Parts: sequence; structure tokens; C-alpha cells
Amino acid sequence: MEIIPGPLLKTINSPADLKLLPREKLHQVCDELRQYIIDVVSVHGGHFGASLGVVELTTALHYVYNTPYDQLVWDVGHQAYGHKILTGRRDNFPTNRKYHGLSGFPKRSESEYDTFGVGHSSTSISAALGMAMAAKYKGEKDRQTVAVIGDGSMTAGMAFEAMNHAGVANTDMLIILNDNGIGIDPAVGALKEYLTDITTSPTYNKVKDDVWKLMGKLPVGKNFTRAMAHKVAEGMKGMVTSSSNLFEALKIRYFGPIDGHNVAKLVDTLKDLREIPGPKILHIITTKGKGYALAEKDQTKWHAPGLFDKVTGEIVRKVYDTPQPPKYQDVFGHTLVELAGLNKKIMGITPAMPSGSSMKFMMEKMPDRAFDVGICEQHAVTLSAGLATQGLRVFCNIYSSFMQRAYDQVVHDVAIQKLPVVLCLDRAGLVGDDGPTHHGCYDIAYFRCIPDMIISSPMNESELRNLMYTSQLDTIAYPFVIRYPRGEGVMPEWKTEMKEITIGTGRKLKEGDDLVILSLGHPGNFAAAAIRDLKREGLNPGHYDMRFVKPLDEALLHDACKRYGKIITVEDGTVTGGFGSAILEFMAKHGYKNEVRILGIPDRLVEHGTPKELHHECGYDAEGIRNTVLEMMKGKVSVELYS
Ligand SMILES: Cc1ncc(C[n+]2csc(CCOP(=O)(O)OP(=O)(O)O)c2C)c(N)n1
Repeated sequence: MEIIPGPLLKTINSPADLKLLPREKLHQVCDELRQYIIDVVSVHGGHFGASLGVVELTTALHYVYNTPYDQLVWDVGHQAYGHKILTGRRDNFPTNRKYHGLSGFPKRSESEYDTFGVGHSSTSISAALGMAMAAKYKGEKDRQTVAVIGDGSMTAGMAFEAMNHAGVANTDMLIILNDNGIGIDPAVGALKEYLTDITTSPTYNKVKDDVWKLMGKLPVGKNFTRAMAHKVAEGMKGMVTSSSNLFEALKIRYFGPIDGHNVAKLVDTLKDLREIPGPKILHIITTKGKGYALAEKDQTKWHAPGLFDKVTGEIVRKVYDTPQPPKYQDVFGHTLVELAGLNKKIMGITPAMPSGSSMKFMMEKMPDRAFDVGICEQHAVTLSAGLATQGLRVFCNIYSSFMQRAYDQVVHDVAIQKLPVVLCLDRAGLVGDDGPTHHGCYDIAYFRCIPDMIISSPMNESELRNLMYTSQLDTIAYPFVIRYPRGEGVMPEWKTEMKEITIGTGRKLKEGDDLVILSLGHPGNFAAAAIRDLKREGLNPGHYDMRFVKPLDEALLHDACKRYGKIITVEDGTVTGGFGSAILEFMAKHGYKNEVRILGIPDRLVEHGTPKELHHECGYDAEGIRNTVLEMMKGKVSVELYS
């Protein structure tokens, strides 16, 4: 079904078209933009509330600034749908996040308006500062740079590192703090309280109002030079500067807070700010999900709701006749509560993903033992290390790709000190429609090289429970990684009794002839499906679920290498330095010369699509495994199979 944009939106093929409109028409543009986002996301999926919340800001930014010459950097980028639609991608927008379609995030290769590729949070101020410094160095005095960052993303260390620099870098850049009081889950921390105070404090607002009055009197325009603006701004500084303003204390001029849904006010304010040199921050207040009542009300649910009926607000759910397996994340969440009930030493930490990781179950039941620390992966890991020094058993749950942020903390604070923190990596492997910024490709490779790490991956729900149980035992004296994928497992009856697994032991799932598949984690199920298929074709590969990448089950590997001439390894991680590489290292060390194929994520960027499409593209779905077996077994298979 074709989705028709509103009559005005239909005429906007680039910001140049937007600029032709009189200011009074911007309301209509915003209404139509909002409606188009609702129409498309309801039937094609994607992030929802964040883009609705910045419709007015997006419109005002492209109306006032000379994009793409002026550089606009979106933080995270899940709120940039309006930006995509206004910058020439309106008709393609229904392909958003689909295989070979538009990316769900700004991406440099997709458009010149996407100045910086994003997906992970809190990079915008650093990136924008880099652009502003480059403009200054190149003498591009008229070039403006704007970073748009949410209050959630502002909690990260990176944002503060960048502001610390921006305050003294003497560049013309504007940071827009889009304060909607929520990340995916409700905002946490002292910054949130500070932003609430600043918004409601009468003293602060009085000073601010005086400044705005003065601003209104400024003869901003052609005859008002930047040097003059600088002077006035310096004068104003005294009026606002106060050590009680966090941003001013960092030498970034603070303006606001203003209503981020008043497009006319935004346009006026941005025009004024464009004329004021130096680093500045504009604090705007918005509502996540603005314009779609249900999304305004339950903002966490409507962050990325999946498909829904835009009229009734009913979220589309598949109906099944039989019980379905749960998501791995929920098995993690419920099992953690169960274990914490048995072991008083257990604590839970999540950096801003209580819903996504299902840490929320423990946070609800044991609020003094499970914490959301904001979008702060580095802090989350070192905090866990600190807790572990005191004998506590911490389950620190971080998505595989976000863990990349905290690598040194794992090496320096956890591993070198041999602290038995349990690092649960959700969304390990190809995550699907979020694409390359979110694929959890690298964790096996980047953790495998750290001495003493225990690295495991469950093939199903019961194995996840057993690994979690094992990881919190007093006998475990090293960091323990448990990686599992996004989405459902395979066991509808998942609540199995937990038992200890001996560290570094795999499972022989099936003996076979000539060829063995060594799998790690959930893709073992793809291998099992391939083996069922191959049986019909008269082939009988063996199958071992290795369970641990480190330490490897050497006894099982000796057995595999001696018994089978051909070996296929399967993993949901990069083939460069991953599980397959570990097997090759083992074979080289022991002089085995078996024929080996390594299946996993290839050494190139994998774009977005459904996990199914991507597993297929990468050749490690059931069909890919089956084809690899057939190829390796060519000589062994009867001729008619190939005729
Ligand atoms: C490093 C990193 N950690 C976690 C996430 C997951 N994440 C995506 S959006 C989001 C919340 C962002 O909140 P905010 O910046 O306030 O933007 P809003 O969604 O409220 O517009 C989080 C935690 C991420 N993208 N990057």
C-alpha cells in the first residue's frame, strides 16, 4: 500500500524547498511530517517516539541553517527520521531499516546531509567539535556546526569529555540539548535532577528572561557584525554565568530552556544563536512521542514498538497455536531474579537498558541490588569491578556492540585484577535491522585475547540458565562472559532446573561420519537443522556444541580432529580472530591437518536486514551450513545427488 505524504510535504525534496516556504507554513510542514512518520513506521516498523519528539526542531534546523554546508550532527540518530524525509529521502523512507533499504540511522554513505554516522550514543558533541575545528582551521568562517543530543545521551562520559574541550576550543558550535526526560527507559542520575531544577528554578529563570529580553533588542542582521555580536555576548555572559550552571561552568554559553514544539520560537531562537560566536548550548524541552497520544503516555513501549494499527494503537503480535520460546533476554532477566533470591551476593548493573536487557525484573523486585547507571558502559564495568572487590557477584549486562565502549575497563579494571564479574553480552551476533553499528560481531575476537577470561555462549535457554548459575559460584575466580543473541531461543519450556557446567567443556550432540560441525551458541540450532536436512540426503555429519571459546574443550577437540577428516566451525561472530580461529590455533599447536571451513560473520561490514536475511547472506544459516557440508563432502556423496 502506497503511503501518500501530505500536500506540502510532497513538494519538499530538499531543505531548499523548505526554505521557500513562509514561516507561517512551517506548522503545516510539521503536522504532515509527523503524520508521515506515523503512517510509515506503523506499517514498516522502526524507532518511533524519538523522531516524533523532534519534528519541530528538525524543521526549524533545516529552515534556518544552510545544510549540508552547515553541519548537523544527530546523536544516536534514532530520532533522525524527519531529517531523512526532509533531505531527499521521503519516497524511499518506507524502505527504512529493510534489507538493501535506507539505514535506520544517519549514515555518511547514504546522504551528504548525514554528516556523521551514528547508532551508538553520545558521540555528537565530539564529532561536531571536530567539524567546527576543521572549519576554523580552513578559514570557513561562515560555516556553522550543530550537535543535537538527548538528555539520556548527555549522561555519558564522552559527552562531558567533549564539552570540557568545546568550552575552550573557541569554535562556533551549537549544542542542542533535547530534553524529554527519558532515554529508552526513564532517565536516571543527578544530571536528570539538575535539568529538572534548571527548568523550574525561579531564580535561574529570572536571569534567563533578562537575557532573552536583551537578546530581543539585539540588532541582529546585516549591519550587526560578528565582532559586535561577540562583544554583546561577552557582556551577556556576566548575566548568565554562574557556577550554578553546569554548562556555563564549562564555558559553554547556556540558552533556554525553551519549548521545543514551538516551531516559530525555535526558528527565531536558532536565527539569533547563529549570530552568536563561540560554543553555546540551547536547552529545549520536548515530549517523546509528541502528537501520538499513546506514545506520549507509555514512552518506553513506544520507543520502537514494532508494527501497529495507527488508528487503534494496537501493536501487531503474531498469534501462535503452540507455546513459543521466550526471548533470551527474558530468560536472563527471570533467571537473574531467581539466582539473586538464592545468592545474596548477586547484584545487577545495566547501562540504560533495563527493558532491553530485562534487568528491569530484578530492578523491580530488588531495587537495592540492581541499578540502571545511564548510558555509561565504561562506568558500568568499572562500577561492577568495584563491587566485585568487595566480594559481590555482579551480573553486568551490556549489549555486545555497546561493550566495545568499555574494552579498557574490562582489561584494566576487571581482567588484570582477576575480578569474577559476570559480563552478559545481549544482542551478540547479527542483530538485524539496526545494522552495522549494532551488530555484535567482535566480542569473541576482542575478549578471546585477554588472558584468563572465561567466554561462553549457550545454544538454548536451559544452557543460558546453567551458565548463569555456574558463573556466580564461589569457585569462579575470573571474569565470565556469557554471550547470547537478540530474540527468541528454542525452548518453550525454558524453566529447567539449573546445574553447574564444568568450565571449558562442550557437548557431543551427535556422532557422525567423515565430517563434524563444531558450533558455538545459538547457531548450533542452525547446524542441527542442516543436519536433519542432510540426513534425508544420506549424509551424516557429527555435531559438537563447544559452549566455551575460552578455555576450549581440548579433549573434545582432540576427539573431533582424530575422528573426522573434515571440520566446519559455526559462530555468530566475526570469522577474523573468533571461535573458528581459536580452533585453527588449537589445530596448529597440535599439528592437525584436517580440512576446515569457518562459517560466521565475514570480514566486511554487514548491513541491515532481518536476522534471517543476514544469516543467509553470511552463509551460516541452515542452508549455508548444509551447502558447505555438501561442498566438502562432494567426493563422498552419491553422484545422483548432483545430477
Ligand atoms: C553507547 C550506547 N548505549 C546504549 C544505546 C541504546 N540507546 C539507544 S537510544 C537510547 C536512549 C537515548 O536517550 P536520549 O538521548 O535521551 O534520546 P531520546 O530517545 O530520549 O530522544 C539508548 C540508551 C546506544 N544507542 N548507544
